[in-house]
Amino acid sequence: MKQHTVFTSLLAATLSKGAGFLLLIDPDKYEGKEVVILAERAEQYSVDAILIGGSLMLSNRLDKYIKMIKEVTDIPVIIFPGSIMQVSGYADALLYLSLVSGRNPEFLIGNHVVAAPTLKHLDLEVISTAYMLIESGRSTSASFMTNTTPIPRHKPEVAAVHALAAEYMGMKITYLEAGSGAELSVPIETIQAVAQTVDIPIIVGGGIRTPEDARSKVEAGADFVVVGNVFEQNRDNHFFRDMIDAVHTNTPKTV
Ligand code: 1GP
Repeated sequence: MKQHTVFTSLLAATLSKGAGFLLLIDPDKYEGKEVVILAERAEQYSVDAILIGGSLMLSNRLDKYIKMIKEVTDIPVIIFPGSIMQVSGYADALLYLSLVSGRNPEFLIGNHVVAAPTLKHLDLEVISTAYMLIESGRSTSASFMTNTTPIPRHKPEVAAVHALAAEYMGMKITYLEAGSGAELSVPIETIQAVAQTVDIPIIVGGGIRTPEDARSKVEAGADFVVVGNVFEQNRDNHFFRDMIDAVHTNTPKTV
């Protein structure tokens, strides 16, 4: 079995920086040159890992974009698969998402069985992840595509017991997901309840648009914050830096 070098480096980043910043790149949303610029910025401002993937993947650019990213940075590239089609041997690792908030067996175990032999062949680091959709206002692509119902926003204890069950099942990390471009990000109460209940690290993402919101997720107990959508709309360098600095609570502001 492949060593967990990426996972270990992520944990080290949370210890030294307070929390880790994960930049999400959806290949459908960027042209090639834009991906290179983003990866260079990620390097400049100490992004801890680049997640790549999307819920639809209308384009066929996954391999190409990963290779382009890896030409300009050593930041780990982790596949965040929106479907079983999103696998690439050029990445460093893959979030092996089990959609534990849902009751659709294909997304709990079915797709995993289909993908497992390919992952072994590619020698990718596989990070077992308890993926939980949290209600976020309007319905999301993730909820629609997986035919699952998100956990209600006003039921933090429901999220907490799902995370606990996943921890007992041996999953390495949990991901609280509001959905890309979500109207409302994951509630503070949900993050706090999960953080008080489990010892595994917590990723929070979906609909985070300001440094203040990103910081509030860390203060509530998030170990990692994922941001993608807002950078497609706001490509300002200082905004990018401020988002990352807000998550790196232990390190001085980047200049
Ligand atoms: C989506 O959690 C990620 O899967 C990031 O969400 O694109 O809204 O930042 P945004």
